[in-house]
Amino acid sequence: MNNPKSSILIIYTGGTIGMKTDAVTGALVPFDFSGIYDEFPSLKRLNVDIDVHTTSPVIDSSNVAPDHWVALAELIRANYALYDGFVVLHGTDTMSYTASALSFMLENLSKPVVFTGSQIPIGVLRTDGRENLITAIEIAGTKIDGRPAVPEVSLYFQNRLFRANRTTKRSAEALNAFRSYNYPPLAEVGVNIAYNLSAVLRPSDTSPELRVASKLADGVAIVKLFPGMSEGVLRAMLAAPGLRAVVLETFGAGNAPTSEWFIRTLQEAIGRGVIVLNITQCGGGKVSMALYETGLRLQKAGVLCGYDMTTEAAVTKLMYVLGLGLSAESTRALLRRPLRGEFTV
Ligand code: ASN
Repeated sequence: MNNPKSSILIIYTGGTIGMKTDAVTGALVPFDFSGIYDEFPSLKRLNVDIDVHTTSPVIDSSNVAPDHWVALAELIRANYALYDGFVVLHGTDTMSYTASALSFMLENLSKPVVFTGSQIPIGVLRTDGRENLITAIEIAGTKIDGRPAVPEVSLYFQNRLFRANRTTKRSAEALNAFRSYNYPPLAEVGVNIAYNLSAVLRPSDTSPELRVASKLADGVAIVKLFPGMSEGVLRAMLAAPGLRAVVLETFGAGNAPTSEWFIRTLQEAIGRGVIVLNITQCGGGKVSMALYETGLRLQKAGVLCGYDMTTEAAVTKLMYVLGLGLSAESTRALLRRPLRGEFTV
């Protein structure tokens, strides 16, 4: 027996996917997604009903800010009961940040929210956007045994569906622009869509209703270590007004210099209440602070372990957790455990 039709809301926010070549001038102009069935009549063959919402204004994703994440999360909440799934079309440059942020902000999510975009405009003959769009829609609408196949925030790009908060844009050129170095794909797409169901997060049957955390904290910074970083530079960064948390991008398995000034500068910041979260500069692998003396000293100084989290997940998780307005102890407790599958211990 066929599954009943799914209803999908496409939310178009901007980015390259939304451009097409003007037939007369040859210039890139915005593509009107409300005419999606005229442009892609083959979509009618999918077992889905599609509505389109275009955010105003549509933007290049380099202009995305937390206010946009709040508006997007609120839009999903407002339409949550009306649709079986959501496809968010977004510029690729900051898509992993937005999708990671949404994974934290959409508490108790039990429907698919699939992000996608393209490297080549959708209205250009050789576009990668057409396949990304069509497959993202199909995935958002797929049910297995009457339940959504992937009820989490995911990112689909070039034949792979990833957990969104595990992704990072790794190429400005390649069509397979995204990687999830530390977590397997949730689905691989060839002739068929092969879901890796054991890797998918599932809400419990008793999950409460969707809630949107609409307060995101500012005061988060990224400090990337490099050999030769001076005390003055580190001090200045950690003395930034309003600083509340630092994502410390360390070497290898979470290592940093053992010099006195370095540890002292971090300790002073931590003493002032600044949270320091250690993630690795390497794409693959995780922080393990007990492995070397150089990591152990960080641990003793009060630095938190970020395991195999991406920069995008670390930054947005800090914004989300600090935005909850909890005590210092509860805040640190939430940072120590994965909330949406964003790291593996
Ligand atoms: N600059 C574009 C954006 O992120 C890049 C793209 O979508 N491929 O909005």
